[in-house]
Amino acid sequence: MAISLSGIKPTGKLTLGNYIGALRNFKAMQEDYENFIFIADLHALTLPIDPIELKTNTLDIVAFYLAAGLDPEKTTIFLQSDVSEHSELNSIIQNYLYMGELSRMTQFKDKSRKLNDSAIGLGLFAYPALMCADIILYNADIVPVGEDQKQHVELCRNLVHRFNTRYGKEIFKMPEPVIPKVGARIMSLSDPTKKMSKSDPKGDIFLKDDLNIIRKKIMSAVTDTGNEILFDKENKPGISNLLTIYSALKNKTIEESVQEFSNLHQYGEFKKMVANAVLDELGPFQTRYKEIISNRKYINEVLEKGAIRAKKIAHKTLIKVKKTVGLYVHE
Ligand code: AQP
Repeated sequence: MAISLSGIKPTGKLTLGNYIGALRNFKAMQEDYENFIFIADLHALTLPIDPIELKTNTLDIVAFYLAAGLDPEKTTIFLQSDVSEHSELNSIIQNYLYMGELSRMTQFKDKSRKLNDSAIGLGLFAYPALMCADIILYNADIVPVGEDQKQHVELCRNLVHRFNTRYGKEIFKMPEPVIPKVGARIMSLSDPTKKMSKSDPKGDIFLKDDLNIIRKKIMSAVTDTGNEILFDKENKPGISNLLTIYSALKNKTIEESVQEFSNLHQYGEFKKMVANAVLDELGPFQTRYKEIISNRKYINEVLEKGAIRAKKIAHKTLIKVKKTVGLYVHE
């Protein structure tokens, strides 16, 4: 069975963007792939974060994974920090990535722009090295990600090629990024030219928002002055974003949704239907989340079991890499 791996970093409250771009696809993968889904808590340290917030976000993500339908019998759910091989492999492979290519990463440029030079941590710069370690430890064939993480997977592909060429054999498998057809980039409701982002929360729908608040947020989403429901990211970014949300949640193509709304010439009515689609999905999801988050024992069991399963595979890869590069492994 081919292997799929992905994760979310617990840097903030999860948004509808994370739900559509990540959580839903993680669940879809578990039927056809050997599925590894983790919480990238070490990555969350690449920008300053309050320790209590980090812990709360981490537990929330586990509960969100389970509420979204990840089945711990089918999917290995674990914390990155529970499997020390991530950090160990990172310290080996970072020597095969170059400063030039890391400094061209859009995420690094975006995130570091908001900081003083003296506050940009080494971890933020080296973020893709750790992400690559995450991927290759499990021999992942595919990595389901939103649009913005694709560049990091591509950098990892370069590393795999470089490493395999250098040592003359297929040490690492070549991973493929898998981007959802609809919903790879959900935009902010208040500024639809910007990504809905958990660490820059403007115009976000949070997964834990009260359902009435969610409806209000959608009803007051920024649109344009026209009245036609058309997909045109440049001239109608707000309507296009709402169409994307609707289509993703209803499992429709954008064209099918545009067709559905072709006789509707009122943004208010359209927004109501988008809000209903979001509430239909998030209502039951929130109920499941509340049940799971109040059961810490269950969460701990899931994480413990996941860490054991993940470590078994990760350790094998690490030993193979150590031997390949010439580190002496005494068995
Ligand atoms: N707006 C979005 N639309 C679609 N997919 C999205 N993802 C994030 N935002 C959107 C996807 O969710 C997964 C989790 O990614 P992450 O935690 O590694 O962080 P990220 O990609 O950088 O997402 P955020 O929410 O913007 O977090 P911060 O602000 O902390 O960096 C990924 O698959 C991502 O593509």
